Amino acid sequence: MNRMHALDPLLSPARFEWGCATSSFQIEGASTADGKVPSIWDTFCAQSGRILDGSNGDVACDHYHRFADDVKLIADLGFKHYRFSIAWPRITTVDHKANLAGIDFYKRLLDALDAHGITPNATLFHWDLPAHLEGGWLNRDTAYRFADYAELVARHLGDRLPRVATLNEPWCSAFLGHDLGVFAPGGQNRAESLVAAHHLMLAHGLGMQAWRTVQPNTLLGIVLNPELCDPATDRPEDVAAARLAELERNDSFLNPLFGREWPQELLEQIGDLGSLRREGDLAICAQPMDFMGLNYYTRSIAKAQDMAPSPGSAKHRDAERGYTFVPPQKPKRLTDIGWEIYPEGLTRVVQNLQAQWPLPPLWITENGAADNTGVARGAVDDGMRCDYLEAHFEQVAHLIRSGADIRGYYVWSLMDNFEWAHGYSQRFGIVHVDFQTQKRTPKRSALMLQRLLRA
Ligand code: PNW
Repeated sequence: MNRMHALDPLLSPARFEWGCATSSFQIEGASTADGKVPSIWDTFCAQSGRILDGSNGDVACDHYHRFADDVKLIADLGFKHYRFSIAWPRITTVDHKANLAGIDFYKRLLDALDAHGITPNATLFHWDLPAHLEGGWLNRDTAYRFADYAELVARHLGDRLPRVATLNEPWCSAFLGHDLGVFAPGGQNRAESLVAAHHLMLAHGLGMQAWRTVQPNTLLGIVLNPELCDPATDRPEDVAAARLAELERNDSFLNPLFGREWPQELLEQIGDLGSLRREGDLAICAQPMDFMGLNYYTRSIAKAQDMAPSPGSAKHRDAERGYTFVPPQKPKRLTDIGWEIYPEGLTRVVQNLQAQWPLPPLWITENGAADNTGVARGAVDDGMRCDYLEAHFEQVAHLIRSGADIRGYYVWSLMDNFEWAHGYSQRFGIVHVDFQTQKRTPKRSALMLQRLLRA
């Protein structure tokens, strides 16, 4: 299709922020360079069967050594904003001291961005938790360690970071990591995943407080991936399942951000472990926010699951959770990772959130598609991604027109990279990466954005 010749005037780069996004573990490589310690993703990748193609982040896009060229590429494509994350295990040591060599990498990166007039948008935690923190997010202490780390970043880099998000998608860390078991550390325990969710939000609040003691003027917020969960059928059981799925995906994070208690259903699921949530925690979580980042890819379809006879089985666990996600009914349009293309979901999810919580200004901090089209005759013709992006730009313009306060859009991702449990088998980049040679080739989607941003 590729019918878009100009951006909607509401999205003009003069008034609306355009950027591209990456995260540390997915692109940096250099997994042991300059004193970096292992993260839970390094150890997870080393376990057999965890990553689809058996790969890891040891080299990834080798961005640690190629950042200067990558920043030039971002500038050439016409972006004035870049979202990246700082690797916690790169800049603190096992005894919680500053690792100056690791910090220096981010100083060089910020110098390069500055030289090209690109504004940095940093995330403090995009899942690469230092592996030596005992118990990870199941341990309350990790939230306090996060605050120490936030303060350290604020001291060393804070004067150069105008906007900082504490966490990226805590839902993935908590539920993919501790309930569904597909992300590091691979846990499969419903109550524990809710404990992790609580400690992540506590870390967010403590991290905001710690940062502000050092740098009171930084704009601070969090990046969430709220989900639209539609019922598979209109049977009451499925409608209830979809509601439970949304409570987990949305309310478990948004409620604490606004000082509200979790819904009863989640309190029941955490059970006795709920005693780990202490009096006063909610007030810490509810630090005033300057912005919220939303990542949007698709919607989910939820269905009720009858209790299976064998405790511990996948079906039994789905029933305990109260819902199971089912693939979209054919014939829906899917991206190569199998996610439904559902642009209207962006509008619906933002409107759902607006109806329930007093949101601060919003940025779309991730949106994009897995389109695995490769290089042919020197070019990458990722038409599906172009169509996907255009359809979502239209939704953003529509949302702004209907009154939503959305200030910017970041495409995920600048370049193909380590796609977590899928390894390198799924490509989200607008720039192709040949992982043998590390050659970068802008795809048609990158050239489309370049043209739109210049016009
Ligand atoms: C987000 N899910 O991850 C992340 O922020 C990125 O690091 C990632 O590369 C991108 O989206 C594409 O996956 C998600 O299974 C991973 O629902 C998985 C899910 C959601 C978000």
